[in-house]
Amino acid sequence: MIADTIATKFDVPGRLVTLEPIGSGNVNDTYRVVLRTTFSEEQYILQRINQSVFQNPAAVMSNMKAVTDHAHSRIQSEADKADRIWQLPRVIPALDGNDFIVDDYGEYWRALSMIASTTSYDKVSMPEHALEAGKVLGHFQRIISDFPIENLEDTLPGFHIAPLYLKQYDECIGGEKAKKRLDLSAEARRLSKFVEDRRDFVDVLESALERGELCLRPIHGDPKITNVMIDTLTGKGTCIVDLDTVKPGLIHYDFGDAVRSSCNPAGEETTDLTEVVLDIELFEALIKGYLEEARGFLTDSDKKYLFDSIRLISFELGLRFFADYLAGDVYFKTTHEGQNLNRARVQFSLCESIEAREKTMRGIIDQYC
Ligand code: GN1
Ligand code: MG
Repeated sequence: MIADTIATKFDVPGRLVTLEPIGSGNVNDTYRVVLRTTFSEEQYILQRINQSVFQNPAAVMSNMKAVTDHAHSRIQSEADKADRIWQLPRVIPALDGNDFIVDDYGEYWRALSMIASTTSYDKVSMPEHALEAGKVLGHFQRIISDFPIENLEDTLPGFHIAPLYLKQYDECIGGEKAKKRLDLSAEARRLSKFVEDRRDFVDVLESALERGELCLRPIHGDPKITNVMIDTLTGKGTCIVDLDTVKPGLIHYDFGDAVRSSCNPAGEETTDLTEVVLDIELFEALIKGYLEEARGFLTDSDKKYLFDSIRLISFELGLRFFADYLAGDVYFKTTHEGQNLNRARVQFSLCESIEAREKTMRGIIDQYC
């Protein structure tokens, strides 16, 4: 297998023992690599970058290297005051000195240091976990908040610009494949009605940006709960991984994504819509953790749009899954037919649950802000 050969080309001591696929990412392929020397064992993360999503993998890697270098030095300089050892994976160079390897098929591979004794979860069931997820995101946003956005390339143009997803959906819904899928499924037709009912809301953040109420900052881009590493010894959050989508953007999309993924205890893949809910207890814990770190850099205007960002990102992700289903599952990896349709149903149900709890959620945001 090609990954085995690639795994020996990074600057890690030892002989390759095993390599196994890990994680539940919808885009890249991820492996855990184990090597041994006479007296030690080394593990690292090997990833193949999905080039049908990231068309400029070299730019992904230069952003990642620059941002992790910056974050590592901020973490070091704040270490004495911190209540924990904050961590962040390091880009491991290839033996030829580059930050990635391009194989004979033109595939890009990278190696990242493994954050030991940590676990990530697809779902949250305890407020303590939600609090840590909020804290981890707030901490990451804070330590990169002074990184100049001019030095970041846009690795995924259009990513998290909600009105553009609506535009792509509109382009796809008229296609032959989409028409066929809509004809065959009453559930798909119900979801298309759901989209129509929320059209006017989709530019809520982008229009605030245009009016100058919000500003662009470095964002993580994909802070879903699966990317939050929890220390198995202390239960505290230690870092956020998956830095492919770090780019200039609205931190609101990050915040919304953390809430939608951490405060729905049923997770993204459930098939039982009755379980999908925005859990207020988890939400309150997440807000508390997030604001402990983020309060200092959020403006009053930023705070005003926090609720909208949660509603918007669950709608946006549902729309992305739904459009991908209608287009024939070309973007998100799937393991079975109808998976993207079901993922869309889950996000739209979550969006409804968020809408129903607006007053309570706004009250909690105001209380902690
Ligand atoms: C994708 O690859 P992964 O699983 O980290 C997607 C995110 C979605 C997420 C939903 C680059 O993330 O935007 O929120 O699936 N990443 C990209 O599970 O599109
Ligand atoms: Mg990702």
